[in-house]
Amino acid sequence: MYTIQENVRVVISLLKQYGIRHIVVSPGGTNIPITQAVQDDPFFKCYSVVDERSAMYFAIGIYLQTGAIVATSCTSAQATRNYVPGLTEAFYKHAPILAITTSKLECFQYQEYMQAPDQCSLPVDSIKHCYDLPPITDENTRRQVIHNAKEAMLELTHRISGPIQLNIRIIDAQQGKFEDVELPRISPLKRYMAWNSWNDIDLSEKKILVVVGEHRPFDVRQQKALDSFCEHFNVAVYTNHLSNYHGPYSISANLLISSGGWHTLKPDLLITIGGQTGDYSIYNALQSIGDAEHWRVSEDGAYVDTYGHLTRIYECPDYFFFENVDRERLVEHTYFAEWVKLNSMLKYDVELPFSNVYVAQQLHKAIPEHSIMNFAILNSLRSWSYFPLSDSIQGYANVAAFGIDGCNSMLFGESMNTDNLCFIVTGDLAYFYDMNALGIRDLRNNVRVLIINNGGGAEFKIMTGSWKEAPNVEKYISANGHYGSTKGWAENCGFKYLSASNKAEFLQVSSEFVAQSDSPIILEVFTTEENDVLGDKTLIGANKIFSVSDKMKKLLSDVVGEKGVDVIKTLVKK
Ligand SMILES: Cc1ncc(C[n+]2csc(CCOP(=O)(O)OP(=O)(O)O)c2C)c(N)n1
Repeated sequence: MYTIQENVRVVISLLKQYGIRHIVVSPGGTNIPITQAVQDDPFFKCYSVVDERSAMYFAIGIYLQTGAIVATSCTSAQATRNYVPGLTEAFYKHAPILAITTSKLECFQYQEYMQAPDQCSLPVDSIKHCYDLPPITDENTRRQVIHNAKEAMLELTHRISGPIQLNIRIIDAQQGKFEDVELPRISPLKRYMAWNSWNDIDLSEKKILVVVGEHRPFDVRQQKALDSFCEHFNVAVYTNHLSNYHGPYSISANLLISSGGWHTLKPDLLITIGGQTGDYSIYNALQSIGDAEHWRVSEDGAYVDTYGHLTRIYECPDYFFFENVDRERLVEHTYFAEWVKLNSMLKYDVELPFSNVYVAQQLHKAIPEHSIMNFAILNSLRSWSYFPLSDSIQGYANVAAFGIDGCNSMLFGESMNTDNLCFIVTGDLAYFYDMNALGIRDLRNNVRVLIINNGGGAEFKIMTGSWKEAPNVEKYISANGHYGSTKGWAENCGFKYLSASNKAEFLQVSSEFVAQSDSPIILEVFTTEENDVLGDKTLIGANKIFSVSDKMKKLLSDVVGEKGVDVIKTLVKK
């Protein structure tokens, strides 16, 4: 029997998983769900101490003698406050005490509700961190609770040990209710520091996918470390334009994944390095890696579970990780070969309407070697991610915070200390947002601004899919009709101005745009949002890869119709 409150069951399960046996319990009502779970369970060694001030010092004593993490549990209201003197000692002593406090729901705080003071406001030098666990009401709160509770367990001994508060919100009416359920099974998460030994898993038989998020160009050590890791294991490295990594086993495969190529490419192990990918296609794909593990490698060592499958955190630089994985023999690179095979089947020369994707299709091969490319977020980035760029070209976008507010400014900053051409591909809303940056004195002639002016935010038409049904989408959502052309402002700021409104005009001006020039150049391309949406659909449609089950479904529905498929599904389930 366990409490009907699932957030408590998550904590009890994790206490067991992380081997936290000692628990000092103080009497009370709100913590009944916890007391009930631990008191008769032989896994736990329980101690009863009435006074919470004493209980916390008592817990420190157990830690000093055993060296083990010690948990404490108390009821709501003043009980938590009385932990503070002992917690302050534990904080400065670096004693790993898990103070499990229980409190009323957040909506009752500061409402003169009985026994509901704010319990998550302990002094900064009494705990390393406070984690608050709401009741679990749906998948989102479940994910939040598991995440917070796991992080609390890991944080107790992270870098330097110390006390952690885990505050569990208890619904009054549920505090004395129990049911016959099992504890939830929660996937383990472990953090590895540079000084831990981490070669406990044989990687030689595994299909490994390394995904490189946004990353400055790799330096010699970083490049060598990842190249060498790839040579020794069955690895494919997924990159996009922001990864700035090019190696013998890297593959720029956004179009492949966007077209549904993921089905046959799932790895046994996912390793992620760098920042955010800014790439919704790979993001969506990596949500479904089945039982594969996800290892995140980063100096911050943070518990960042982007894809919901995180099992290990390696707190170190990427090169350090790759250098320190034991390797013995070369394997056949079958996994990379699968990626290459599928990628080579993609069609790039598809007939497209005059659109942002068309412009990317025509221009990507013409970008000079060693150029620097910037992509305003979302639509501009996506359109260009479909097409490969030369390895010598660097790529950047503001995908860390996803603002359209400073794309031009960042490009201009990049252009200051290089003579290579520096491009941005941007939409009209993003461009005009940051148009004052064109007035920055001393902008250089290596700047190239490509504006896809479709008169609004086409992103919201591509992204939502059902935009045609949304009311007033053009007025407020895609915000059409605000700005005209940038010709006047561009010329005023000393830019050479080029424009194109159809394919013929575009092909005529595009070579001048990518050539050397005495002044910075703006090329304003006038497309329509409808064409931008259609361009995207056409390219993806021409490359669509269906999974075996998709194909089966299609075959079935051709034979028995949609309704027949539903009937068969129910029969199969039975
Ligand atoms: C500072 C800021 N405000 C609002 C947004 C939300 N936003 C994301 S994309 C976008 C529209 C961009 O339109 P545009 O630059 O014209 O590109 P398009 O989608 O038409 O290619 C907006 C407003 C944002 N990302 N950043």
